[in-house]
Amino acid sequence: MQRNPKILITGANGQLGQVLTKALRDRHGKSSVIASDINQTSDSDEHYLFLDILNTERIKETIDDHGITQIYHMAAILSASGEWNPSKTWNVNFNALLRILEIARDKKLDKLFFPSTIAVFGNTTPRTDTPQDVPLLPETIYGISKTTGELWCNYYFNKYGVDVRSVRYPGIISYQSIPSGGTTDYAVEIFHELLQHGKYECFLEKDTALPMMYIDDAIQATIQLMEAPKADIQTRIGYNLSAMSFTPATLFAEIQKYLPTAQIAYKPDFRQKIAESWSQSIDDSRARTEWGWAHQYDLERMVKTMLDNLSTQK
Ligand code: AKB
Repeated sequence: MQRNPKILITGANGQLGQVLTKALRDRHGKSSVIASDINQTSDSDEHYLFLDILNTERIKETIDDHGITQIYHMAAILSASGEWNPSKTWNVNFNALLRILEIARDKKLDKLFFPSTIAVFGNTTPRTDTPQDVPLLPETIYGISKTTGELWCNYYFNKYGVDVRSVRYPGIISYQSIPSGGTTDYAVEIFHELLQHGKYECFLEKDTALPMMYIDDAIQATIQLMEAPKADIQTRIGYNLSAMSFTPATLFAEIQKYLPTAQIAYKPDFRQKIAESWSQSIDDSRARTEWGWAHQYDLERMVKTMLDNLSTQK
């Protein structure tokens, strides 16, 4: 029988971690969800821990002290920042996962969540409607660490029965925080810059299509996957996940409906090459069939929701 969940979140101060922590606390109660990060939180939170994910002993102590039964391992260095320090990125993104998989096995945790990404795709991957099972030859160290991580998750499930579940997140769009270090970050920055300054300089070319998802859908997918019956989860690498796909020009045109005087300029930097190695759109039919994934937000709804939330924050 499944125990009442007692959850540890790593990387809880990140773009997804912050919103996931709140969603899981709303669901299970604050004391059932321990948030942790290597960066201190600005809130006073008695259920928050400073935790270095490479400190194996401290993670084990945390699990014992709090009776942890599930880990959502969200801590990671993203695609653009990863390129500045590949060996650190490998250590944080991959070596930490390996330790956590071993801890999950040793402590007999009920479940483990591993966030993967569209960065696992590369130049050998079909770029449109990318299927679930495709050749993966990622260009970035972030993509390499996540691809290898997916394979190790699959291995730990098959060999040791660790119930590890994973999705390949597209770019995530949220109003709660400004992400940093990713290639898809432009799709959040643009809202802040256009609302505050009326103009935005985009680091990708206007016609670079990428798969994207509104934060509420990403959180819904994560929790739905983790709560799905074990028998439904036939895929132990990251599930493809999709909601919308757009270019900077399409996103700008949609925002301009609300902010008609807004202006944009395009000045692509090194992130353009990363974006071009990723998929433009994703076939996520496996997730939809196996555990009932369905997105709620398209481009129009996402843009309206972002502008509504950010305008009331100002
Ligand atoms: C990034 O841009 O690095 C991330 C991702 C797509 O995983 N947002």
